Amino acid sequence: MRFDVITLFPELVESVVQWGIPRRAAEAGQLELRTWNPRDWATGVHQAVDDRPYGGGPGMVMQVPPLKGALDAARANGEAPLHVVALTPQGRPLDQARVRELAQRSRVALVCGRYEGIDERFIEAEVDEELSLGDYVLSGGELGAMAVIDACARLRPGVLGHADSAEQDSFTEGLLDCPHYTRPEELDGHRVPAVLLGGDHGAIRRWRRREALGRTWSRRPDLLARLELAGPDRDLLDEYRARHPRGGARSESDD
Ligand code: 9D3
Repeated sequence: MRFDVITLFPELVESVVQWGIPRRAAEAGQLELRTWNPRDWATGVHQAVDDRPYGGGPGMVMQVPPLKGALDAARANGEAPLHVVALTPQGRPLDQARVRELAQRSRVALVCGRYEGIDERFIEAEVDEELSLGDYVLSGGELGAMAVIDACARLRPGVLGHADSAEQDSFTEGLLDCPHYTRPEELDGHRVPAVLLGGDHGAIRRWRRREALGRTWSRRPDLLARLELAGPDRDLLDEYRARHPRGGARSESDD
């Protein structure tokens, strides 16, 4: 798939394909990245891409013409129609379901906001959807664009090995992962859970499932609430709860 990223910091965004799995995806021809800098479509002596907000107030707003120039250049470079995503604090928080949908497209444009935000008329005229990384303040959309690219790269065919195949990812199932251990067997008196050393693969599978369910219950009740647990999963979670008194989500009504 091809990403066209509209950004004032092209080198920052390009670094996502210089390392690790996104780099492998790019080398395998499963990922192509182009960047387009609105500065190159700015006019005037100062090449400004931002201006003061109508109505007053702090900060600056990204102007439409440089953004439109960059996006039109991206659109003119290539065949397939562009699905245009803007990374903004007002967007829907990115999740694996959105990633799965985006990863099936052949071309996606990612528009990165900076300053206080983007002139709303650009969003209305050009943007198909807004995405955010979550409810905290970043300096711009670039890290969001890089997150989208990284997460999509992992889902492209042939990019991941069998071992950490995308299907095995417990997030795909809506659960947190179980704990992991490697050598040595003991560290300052902290031992690896005995079941993992025993070679009973049925018992290991059940333990991992119980831990995944239990940790999701205790740390991310919002994720668990979306699931319809089957009977065996309910039993495993009951076992976990019995072993972890008061380990779950606390609410004000508990106090
Ligand atoms: C008045 C409040 N503003 C500044 C504190 C709002 C604001 C404007 C622009 C906050 C952040 C930004 C820049 N951030 C992004 O462009 C952004 C972002 C984010 O801040 N959090 C989570 N996801 C994203 S995606 C793009």
